[in-house]
Amino acid sequence: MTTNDENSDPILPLTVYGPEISYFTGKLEAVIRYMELPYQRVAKSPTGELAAKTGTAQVPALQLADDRWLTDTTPIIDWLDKRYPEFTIIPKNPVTAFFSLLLEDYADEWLWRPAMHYRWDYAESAAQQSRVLTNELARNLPLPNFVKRYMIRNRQRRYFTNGDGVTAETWHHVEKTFFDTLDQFSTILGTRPYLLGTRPSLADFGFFGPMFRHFSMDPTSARIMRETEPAVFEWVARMWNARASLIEGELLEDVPEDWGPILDSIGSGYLPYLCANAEAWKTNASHFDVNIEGAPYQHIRTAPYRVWCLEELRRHYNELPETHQQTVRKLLETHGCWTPLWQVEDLESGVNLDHKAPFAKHDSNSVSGSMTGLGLIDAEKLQWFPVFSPNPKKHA
Ligand SMILES: N[C@@H](CCC(=O)N[C@@H](CS)C(=O)NCC(=O)O)C(=O)O
Repeated sequence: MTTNDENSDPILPLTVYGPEISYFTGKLEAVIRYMELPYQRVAKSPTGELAAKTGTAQVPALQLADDRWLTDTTPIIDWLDKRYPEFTIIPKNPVTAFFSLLLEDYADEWLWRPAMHYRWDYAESAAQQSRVLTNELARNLPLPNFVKRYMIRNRQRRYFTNGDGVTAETWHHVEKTFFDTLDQFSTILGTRPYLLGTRPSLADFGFFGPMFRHFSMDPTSARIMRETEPAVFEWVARMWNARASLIEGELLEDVPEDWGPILDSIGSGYLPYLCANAEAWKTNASHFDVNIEGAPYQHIRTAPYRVWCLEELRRHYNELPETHQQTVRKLLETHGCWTPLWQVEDLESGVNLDHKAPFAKHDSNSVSGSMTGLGLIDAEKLQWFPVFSPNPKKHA
């Protein structure tokens, strides 16, 4: 009998709540499938019943068979990795583990904007995916389908694209991030099937979030992926079909050199953004402007969760033994990541995820861990279908 046997393991089967096309739901499902844990996915929106259970208006929410609730894929994956060590995906070498976490964080937080952009700013993607969301989450809402789809598109653009820095001035930069990622990936996949060798690891699952449920499924980005870098398209399918018990081989011990271009992008794009976000948070600003690699992002929403992300990167670094710290520092310096990692002083996100399951239900004084920064109260007020607003504020 193995530990993932429903009869012997009190947390199985698992229930994953989230819509079919959700970035983070797909990421978590891939890990659960790889670990061969029985589960079912139930389509639910992040608000209402789920938010009441987890304290945070976000999906996926994970319900264990013993009725504990977990939310946020990063601590969930860490927790599953410790609970099922035979299926571990986090590298054992602390240096490689640190950089894997950094890549996961980058894929979670910085590829989010291009993923939302390709989905909601291109008519064919927006039409298709608003139909999927309407069918899954809003079937019973007594409104004509075209109105529901319009409201979804409008809401997503308002929060995640034109309301979050995607303008005529940044459009090219947002798309370049996707093109660069495809390019960086195909170089790596030219020499091995996964980012860190012959088995998938944390970094693969991190990138799987945007790559699977967004870039490979949304018509415009999927066409680009298929036509320009089919090896990445193939990796997406390989990841979805990966099962730990069927894969031979070990993870690479050290950080491979071909991760270098991704680390360069983290140093020049993601970390400067995290710094600007953290500075804005310190001054209680709800929005901020920042120039990233020459692209003028304006009126981006401040996200306390991403202050926490920066705190977490520092925490992981500080917890490394000194010899490993030196190796990590050298590599971070080589790729322009060291200075922005420490630039902002006195970080205090207020996000309270202590990595102990169940890491749902934040205490009422703490900030919601919702990455969107909308928070539980706001999201509840807005509901998934907010007040009709055909005229989102433009910040061109
Ligand atoms: N850091 C969270 C992010 C979860 C997240 O933001 N999920 C999105 C859907 S993919 C969401 O719930 N968005 C809420 C909304 O759109 O209001 C995680 O890793 O689970």
